[in-house]
Amino acid sequence: MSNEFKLNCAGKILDLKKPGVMGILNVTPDSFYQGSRCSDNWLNVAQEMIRDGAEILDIGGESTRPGASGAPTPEQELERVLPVIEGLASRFNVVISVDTSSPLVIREAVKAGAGMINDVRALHREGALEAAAETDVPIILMHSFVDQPEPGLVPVYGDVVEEVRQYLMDCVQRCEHAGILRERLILDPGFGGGMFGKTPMYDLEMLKGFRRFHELGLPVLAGMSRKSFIGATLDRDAEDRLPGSLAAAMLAIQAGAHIIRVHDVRETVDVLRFLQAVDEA
Ligand code: YH5
Repeated sequence: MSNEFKLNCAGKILDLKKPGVMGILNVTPDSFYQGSRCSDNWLNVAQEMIRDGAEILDIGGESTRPGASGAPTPEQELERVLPVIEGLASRFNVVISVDTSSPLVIREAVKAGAGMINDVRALHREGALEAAAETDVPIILMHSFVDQPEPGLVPVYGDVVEEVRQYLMDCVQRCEHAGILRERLILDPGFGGGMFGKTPMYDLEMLKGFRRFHELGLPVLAGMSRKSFIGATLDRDAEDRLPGSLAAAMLAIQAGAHIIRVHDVRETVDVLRFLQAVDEA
């Protein structure tokens, strides 16, 4: 089941027979983790991630960090991400993913060369579903607490894996109704607190039960890099969460994840190479 996914990302074929690494390139002025902030330095950071083996670069211009200083307008978001997308598309043969929920940014980013849409709101912002349907690139649908009534509130789940699975299945149906082919979709359970809506315990439960996200028959992405559940589990600040993040990545890969979204590309690629070597022994 996990062997048959080939995605056409604006002409570049992403073969998920082997798991791929997505490098995080934040072009926000206020990302929580200094190491991924690269407003001025994006070209060097991107080049290094590609050299280290990232197959996808995820360009984000909206911080989802709790308490991030005000959401940017779609125009501001576009102003941040568009030069980066254009610059990368003209230089590198890498899949460029745009981390956005805005219909305007979706349309313009894909025109500028983005080969993947990554939406933590799973196309629930007004007009986003239609904007995505007009393109033909793969789409990451992530589970979050989209209807969060106020910051800090976390939903209560019985079986978090089951409820997240159900939500993702509903999102797939909604996309299919809008004319988006199933073959274009990637699922993501959305690890993390804040608007992602999970406590550290829910995150651990999702990682433990990760295999069940596969039963939906679509490629699955895991984004856990340096997130607070790793910090809470190990009592470590963001700068000291690399070992925990690598352990999490390894478990997700063993549970069948197709894409791992990370800040630390080189280290994560080593984990993947190592697992591959054991697999082939
Ligand atoms: C994701 O999981 N996450 S942005 C808080 C942290 C560390 C990292 C407090 N976009 C995801 O990376 N897109 C983000 O420590 C994402 N999946 C997908 N598809 C949040 C983030 C982060 C937040």
